Amino acid sequence: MTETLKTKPRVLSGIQPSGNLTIGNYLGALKQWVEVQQEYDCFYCVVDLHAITTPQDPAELRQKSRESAAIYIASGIDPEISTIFVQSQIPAHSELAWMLTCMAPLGWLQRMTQFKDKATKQAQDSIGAGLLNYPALMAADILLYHADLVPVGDDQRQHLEFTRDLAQRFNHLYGETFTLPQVMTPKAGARVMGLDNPTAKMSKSEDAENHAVFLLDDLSRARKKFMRAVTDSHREIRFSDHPDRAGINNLLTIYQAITNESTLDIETGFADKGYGDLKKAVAESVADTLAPLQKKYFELMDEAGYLDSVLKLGREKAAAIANDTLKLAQDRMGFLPPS
Ligand code: AQP
Repeated sequence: MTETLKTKPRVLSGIQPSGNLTIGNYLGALKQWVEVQQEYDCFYCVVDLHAITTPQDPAELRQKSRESAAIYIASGIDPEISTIFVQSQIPAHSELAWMLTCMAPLGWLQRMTQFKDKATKQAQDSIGAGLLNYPALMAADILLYHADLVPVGDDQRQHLEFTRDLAQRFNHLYGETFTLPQVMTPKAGARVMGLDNPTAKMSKSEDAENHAVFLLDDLSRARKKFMRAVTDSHREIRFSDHPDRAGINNLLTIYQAITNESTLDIETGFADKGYGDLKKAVAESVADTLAPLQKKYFELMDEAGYLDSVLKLGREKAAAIANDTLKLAQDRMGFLPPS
């Protein structure tokens, strides 16, 4: 079994190419991905099969899939160290997802917060069954690679618990097959909220003009979004869990996630400042992060053939592991092997 061939503990994570990647995706996921890549054997995938759980335009999905892979590299993922690939190019993901779907109790799936949130945004008769089964596909993504650690934002915690429960169920019914993964969320930035509504998670598929800052936003546009961020009528600049202070708390959280400064240092630094100063400081810290990322991104996209070669190599490396695990799981479940 591939588990025994590991040279280092393994990491698996992915982002849906369901729109333009946001600073929420960066602070919740990508930044952690970069931080762990020396210590772990990392597999980062563009999860296009997840993206189609809500309707996608085919041309745009293809374009966003390439864009996402390039953003992974531009954010600091080194394709010489980590494996970058596109989920749909490895059929083992869909095959194991079906096997796991058949074992997933409906009640577990119906309890998932993300399903409930996304389902309420769509007309009842247009909700695809894939939206409900999404966590079984995510479990397949993780379990195929025997991942030890999954760096994600806070919203994915519940899906990780589901993955562990399902892996345990499979191991119990069919014998030890899958590794139980641990979740990893960042200390700051695990849940970046919308700038227009700081009580809702910042999402790439939310349409409102001032909701999200995108990683490829023109920098002056990104700055303007911060200057327009919803705050409150208080004056104090402090971290707070109080719903009234959600806007300020969100700006401080973004600032902390970018600068890695302590809570005390940040609060002391802004003690005699106003909300306008805070917005400017956050906008500048984000712009300083996005400027080199965007430069690298455009260079990569201009380099003919480079991205395709990274994705080809990634696919080959990932498929070798995924196919081995799938074979093992199929054997355990009792499938007749091809003669
Ligand atoms: N606002 C956020 N704060 C912190 N982390 C976040 N992530 C997403 N939004 C935030 C993390 O990014 C990774 C990839 O997420 P995803 O695209 O696979 O799915 P999602 O969580 O549903 O992200 P979006 O942006 O909200 O996508 P849409 O709008 O298409 O549903 C995950 O690790 C996630 O935690």
